[in-house]
Amino acid sequence: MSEEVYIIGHMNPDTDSICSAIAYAEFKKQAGFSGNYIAARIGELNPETAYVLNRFGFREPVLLEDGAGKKIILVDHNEESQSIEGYSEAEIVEVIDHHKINFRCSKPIFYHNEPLGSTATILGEMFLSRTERIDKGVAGILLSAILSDTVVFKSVTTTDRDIEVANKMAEIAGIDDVKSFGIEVKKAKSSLKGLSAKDVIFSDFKDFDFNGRKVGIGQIEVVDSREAVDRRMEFIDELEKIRLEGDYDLVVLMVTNIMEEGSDLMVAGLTERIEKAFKAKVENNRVYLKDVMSRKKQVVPQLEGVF
Ligand SMILES: [Mn+2]
Repeated sequence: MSEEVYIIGHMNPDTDSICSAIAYAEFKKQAGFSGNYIAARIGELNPETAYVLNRFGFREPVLLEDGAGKKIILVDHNEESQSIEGYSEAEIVEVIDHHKINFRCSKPIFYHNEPLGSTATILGEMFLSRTERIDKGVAGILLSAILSDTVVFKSVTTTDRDIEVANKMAEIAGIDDVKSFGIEVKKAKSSLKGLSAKDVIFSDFKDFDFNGRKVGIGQIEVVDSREAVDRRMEFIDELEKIRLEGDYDLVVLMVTNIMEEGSDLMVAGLTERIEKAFKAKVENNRVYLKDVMSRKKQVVPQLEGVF
């Protein structure tokens, strides 16, 4: 048996990270690569991803807690700050991603990065061009990941290739109405019931280093904002706590309403940077940004620009 190669997505894994890891392990087998490729996760699944895996009959990937001394393929991320414990002592053998690049490697590796709506789009294209057939379940999880990351094609990150691959995967998976399936997937994560403010904020939370300043940005996507708005004070208190405990300069929670296509930002810390970045007034630690849905394209670069 050859040495294991673990395929992992980012911490606080989302549907694209988990489904891309599973699909890429499958691709390696089907395309005839020798090696023992194992899909893994570096955190707990969110309810949306659990729903998707269950729907298409996949078990959750194994939990990998430390990457030191292991061969690793990164999907859906490349930065150490978003990756596994022991990253610097791991041997990263490949990267497949669609994010900004903050990666160093001392030797040439296979690095595939494209400005697409999801990692799953890249993998879907790999399957379509390199394999004879695509398993129905694999097509289903790739479709789900594309719909999840592009917020059912509403995010500004969506490209024609995402839509094209999604439609092809839907056909193979036997999903007739792609958009209503997308809403169904997003709804699985939308309820905040039973979740603490901390759980909500950390369900999809990323750390950034903006010119030496530590910024954390969480995002939830909802089909109805009422629950989140009702609990606003609780979220803001928790953001403040996270800021102090984690030594952040700024902590943000984006509550993105996928039906209204806008985000409520709740913030703690350097709120004036938010005002500067978005030319909007923050009142009571909160500001609504119309048409803003993508953390990656509509929040991170704008904020980074004012640090
Ligand atoms: Mn992604």
